Amino acid sequence: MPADLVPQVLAGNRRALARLLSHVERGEAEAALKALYPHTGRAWVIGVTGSPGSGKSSLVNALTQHYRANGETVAIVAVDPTSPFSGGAILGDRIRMRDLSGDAGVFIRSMATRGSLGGLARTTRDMVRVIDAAGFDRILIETVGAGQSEVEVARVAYTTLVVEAPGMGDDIQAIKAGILEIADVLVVNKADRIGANQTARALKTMLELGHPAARVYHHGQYMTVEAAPAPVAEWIPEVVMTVATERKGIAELAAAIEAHRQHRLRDAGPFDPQALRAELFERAREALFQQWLQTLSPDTIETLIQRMHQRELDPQTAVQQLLAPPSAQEHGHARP
Ligand SMILES: Nc1nc2c(ncn2[C@@H]2O[C@H](COP(=O)(O)OP(=O)(O)OP(=O)(O)O)[C@@H](O)[C@H]2O)c(=O)[nH]1
Ligand SMILES: [Mg+2]
Repeated sequence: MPADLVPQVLAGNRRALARLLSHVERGEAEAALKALYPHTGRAWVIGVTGSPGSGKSSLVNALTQHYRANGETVAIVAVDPTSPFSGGAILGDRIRMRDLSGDAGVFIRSMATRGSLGGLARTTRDMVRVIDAAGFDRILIETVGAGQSEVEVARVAYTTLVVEAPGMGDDIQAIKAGILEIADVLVVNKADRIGANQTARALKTMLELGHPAARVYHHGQYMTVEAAPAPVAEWIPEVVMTVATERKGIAELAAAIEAHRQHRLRDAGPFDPQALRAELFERAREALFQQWLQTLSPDTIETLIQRMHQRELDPQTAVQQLLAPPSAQEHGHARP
């Protein structure tokens, strides 16, 4: 029983932690998650996302060593890309992470993006809570910032780093819409390469466009002011340059993360009500859907799909028929 592992996980047993995380991945740890929840909220969760090959794993490695040197414990969750072509990258990560293995203060876990029940973000959030309850000070989540699901995973983190490298100009254009808006700290890694300063400047420009100076109504017209007095100042993402492989800029990066942490703790804290509301609704939506699905016979669904396929029925009407109470459905069938 997964719940039997709870006392061992709380006591810091690594084997129990690894086993419980496997249960979480299979969606079989409801009772354990319930028991662990009161013990969560201590770790600081840092998301690391960005273009493939930008240096995320190298940064995770360097940051981990930085935190370890400060006496903090670190857990790393690597969300493996779904693409079969990324197999080598995962192996590469393992090799890069090798200098961390053997350290009892570091826990590394890979997570398959396929087959996670109830969605990747939810599984990641549950896994993070288990690791948090196990007593780790920092939890680093690495994802490749490609699709919507990766953005959702990044949102699980309290501080999100978006990693870029010089010479990825087109990439920046491609990711700026979705990814830049989730960035709390922008990292220009591979700062040893030419073009790093341009990349940093380009990102700063994009950030300024994304955070326009506030406009106020003054003397009958709108005016733009440098900084609007606000009850809680808005966080403006910092841009930090690093050379992960030489551990340059890592202390600055850790300082930027810490500044964001302080900002967020001043504001609402890691478990801010807005995020909890979103999680509650998301879980309720999923639970209601599953509950409703169980009341339907597979035949009913297949019949509707067939009729949609034959263009007899449009999808929205099909949904209405599914949602109608059984008596009304019969009535509907009776109609010509
Ligand atoms: N020159 C230079 N190379 C770096 C730096 N950081 C990482 N690299 C190299 O860039 C390559 C990719 O680094 P990773 O850390 O695996 O990048 P990643 O973003 O985790 O890659 P994926 O997980 O495959 O998306 C490796 O060969 C690293 O050694 C850096 O600061 N400077
Ligand atoms: Mg990687």
